[in-house]
Amino acid sequence: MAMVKSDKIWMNGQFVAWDDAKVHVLSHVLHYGSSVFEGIRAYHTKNGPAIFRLGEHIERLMQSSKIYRMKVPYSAEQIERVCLETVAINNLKECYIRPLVYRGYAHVGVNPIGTPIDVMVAAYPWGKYLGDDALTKGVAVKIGTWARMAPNTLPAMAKAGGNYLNSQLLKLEAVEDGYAEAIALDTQGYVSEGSGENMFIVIKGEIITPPVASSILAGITRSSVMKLANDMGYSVREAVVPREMLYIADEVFFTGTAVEITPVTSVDRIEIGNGERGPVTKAIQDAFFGIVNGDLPDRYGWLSMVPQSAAKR
Ligand code: PPE
Repeated sequence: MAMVKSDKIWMNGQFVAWDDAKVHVLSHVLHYGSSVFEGIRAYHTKNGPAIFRLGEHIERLMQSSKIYRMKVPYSAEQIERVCLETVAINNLKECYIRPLVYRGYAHVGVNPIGTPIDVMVAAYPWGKYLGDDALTKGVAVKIGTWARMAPNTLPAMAKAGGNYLNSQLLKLEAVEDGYAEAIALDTQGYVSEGSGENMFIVIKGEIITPPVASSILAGITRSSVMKLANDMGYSVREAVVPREMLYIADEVFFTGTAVEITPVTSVDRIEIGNGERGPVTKAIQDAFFGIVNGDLPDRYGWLSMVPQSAAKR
């Protein structure tokens, strides 16, 4: 699964050719996982590409940096502008945007003091995260045997590179065992999140999602879905979810920038509902995609249009 290249990547203040966007092998980040990042999507609309909740993503990037005491040498506004420019300069209609803040090359040794804080932003095409028909057909998942990090080990609210070692263990186990994805429990045994997705369940007409205290990343798609569902008249609650509540739920779905809103049709080979995408999941998908594709009014101000002139700045 080679990635689709674009032309240019922004690194520390300038655009460089895709193939020249390199780091030194003794960069701190490579040895100790010292990075924080974002994943953002830009959608194709009739008025050009629109970036979904850019402000919230860059705000979270700055918060992740703060948690790890990384002083980002650019303001949030500057990084937002770079994201818009990176989409424009690469002439992308729709894409995934990956800003990364990382500890660069100075010395090897755990102590990060004195390492430069490097920043890069790339934008490139990225299709459906869990397969082409995942959004309509749904996916089969298992509960992973690795727990999500305990609250006093690694901070789950930071979207840090190192967190994704745990995600990789979960993902590899799932794929080896023939599932699309794994759901992690927290160290108390309650449902946390997928390797790169938040979880929702629909049960007895209510929509429930695990709280931030269940070692989740506070997802921006998650907060968007909570807002949409609430405004659509559903009862939406954050609540601690025991594993077996997944089995008896009427619907289960994932949310995330990459995964968007993807139905989960079985957990541990136990069919959820009738084993197909449920009506609530479908209604929320329609509301979400209506907004991001520009077919419905952007009534929450979630879209940042990419100005054509951004490429020339
Ligand atoms: N939890 C985790 C662990 C996570 O990585 C993501 C996003 C979410 C929840 C959902 O958050 P949000 O995107 O703000 O709704 N995962 C990103 C990285 C995926 C990857 O494979 O890389 C993403 O979806 O962009």
